[in-house]
Amino acid sequence: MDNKKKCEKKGINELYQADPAQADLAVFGRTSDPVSRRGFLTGLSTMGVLLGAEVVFGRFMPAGLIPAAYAGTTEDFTIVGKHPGLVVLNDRPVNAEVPVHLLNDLITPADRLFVRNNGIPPKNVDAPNWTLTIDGESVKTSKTYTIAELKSKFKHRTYQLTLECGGNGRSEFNPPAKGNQWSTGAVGCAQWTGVRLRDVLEDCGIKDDAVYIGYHGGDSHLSGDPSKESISRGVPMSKALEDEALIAWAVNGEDIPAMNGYPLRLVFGGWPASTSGKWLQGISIRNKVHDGKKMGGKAYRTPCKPVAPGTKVPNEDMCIIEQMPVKSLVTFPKSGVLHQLKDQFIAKGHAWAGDKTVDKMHVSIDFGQTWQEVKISKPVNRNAWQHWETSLKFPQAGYYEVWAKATDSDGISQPMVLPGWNPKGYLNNACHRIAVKVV
Ligand SMILES: Nc1nc2c(c(=O)[nH]1)N[C@H]1C(S)=C(S)[C@@H](COP(=O)(O)O)O[C@H]1N2
Ligand SMILES: [Mo]
Repeated sequence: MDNKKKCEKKGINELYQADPAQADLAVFGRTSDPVSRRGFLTGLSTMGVLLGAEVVFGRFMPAGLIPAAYAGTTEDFTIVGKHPGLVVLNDRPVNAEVPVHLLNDLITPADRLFVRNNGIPPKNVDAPNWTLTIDGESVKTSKTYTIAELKSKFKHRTYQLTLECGGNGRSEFNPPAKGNQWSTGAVGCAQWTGVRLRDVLEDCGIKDDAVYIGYHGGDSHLSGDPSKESISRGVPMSKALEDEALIAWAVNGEDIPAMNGYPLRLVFGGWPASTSGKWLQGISIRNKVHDGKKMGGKAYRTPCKPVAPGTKVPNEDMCIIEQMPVKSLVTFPKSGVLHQLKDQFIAKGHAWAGDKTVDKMHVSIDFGQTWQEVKISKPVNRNAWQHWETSLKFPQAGYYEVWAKATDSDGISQPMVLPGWNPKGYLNNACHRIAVKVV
């Protein structure tokens, strides 16, 4: 227990980021030579003592891997209108993620949508007088609509759409990337109601030279400087004109929560959620790639070609992130669960794949040596997450991890551990895993 206490003080992620081999040795007394696995098995018995159970498939456990039982550390903190279980990463601006076991619902409840603010949300929102203006170089006629006008003029649409922050999973990158240290909870899939962005843009007229749309929100810059925007991103016309691209005023049939963009927001499922502008006041139809705040430099961009961890990448070699990669979660049971050997073990979760679908879902209980295919549902509509569920049996009592891996409609699977390092720590779609103690 002493070893565990020591590492908790420093933070187990920090310890492992500094030097995984040393961390393995300090915490569990196992060396991390992945080739020879020298001393690995004796170290594993120490790990077993600390975990309180034998690591049954320990011989397959990658060296330098933090056991899932220790990987998530959470603190309780409450935001008005939000589930008390949300974990606050920053309070100015507010950023809060959702512990994965609270994401088990097929449709994410509004109070469990994560919060990612770049600035200060508008106060005292006057929804009846809120307006949306469509302008830009490539609009034929600039127009301004109230929400009532949007509601009366255009057909209402409802879609369930997966929103995931581009930086979800950032906390695992090594060397660490600056920014909110999201673990797995900057994702949700709620049912959004509004009008098609396409219908509104076409009502104004789109010139032939249109390339991109950019949004403008009613939140203010952290500095308070009214000439500065906190964020102003967008998407290419092809994404903007899709059926599922919405200007939404409701989520799960209710007003959008204040922190998630009340009274109006853009919603683009499957793309970095930073494209889904909150507190929406303006959309510019651009004749070039939108150049608003957080479109340039390294923001929401990854190296166009893979780089070694820690590489300094010039801005011109960074490419804008478009659809998010295939990913999945184990949302039931909660990591660390105690399970009776004689019982069937039910596991559940969701999987999503940007603009694609998830075609196959697999789980492993032996650190990825073998995988069993499990059933995955069809999405209710494009850009909605899909659900998987399975029943497992464990061979004997001990410590296990359940790993989940999704494969998209192009045959691309999630990596088992951290994918390509990038300077800002985006797109970590490594397999999610939970700890299970079988007794
Ligand atoms: N106006 C505005 N829109 C915004 C943001 C913001 O700070 N201001 N944050 C963006 C980012 S980075 C993300 S991940 C999503 C988060 O949406 P949520 O807070 O509703 O989960 O909103 C995006 N839209
Ligand atoms: Mo984000």
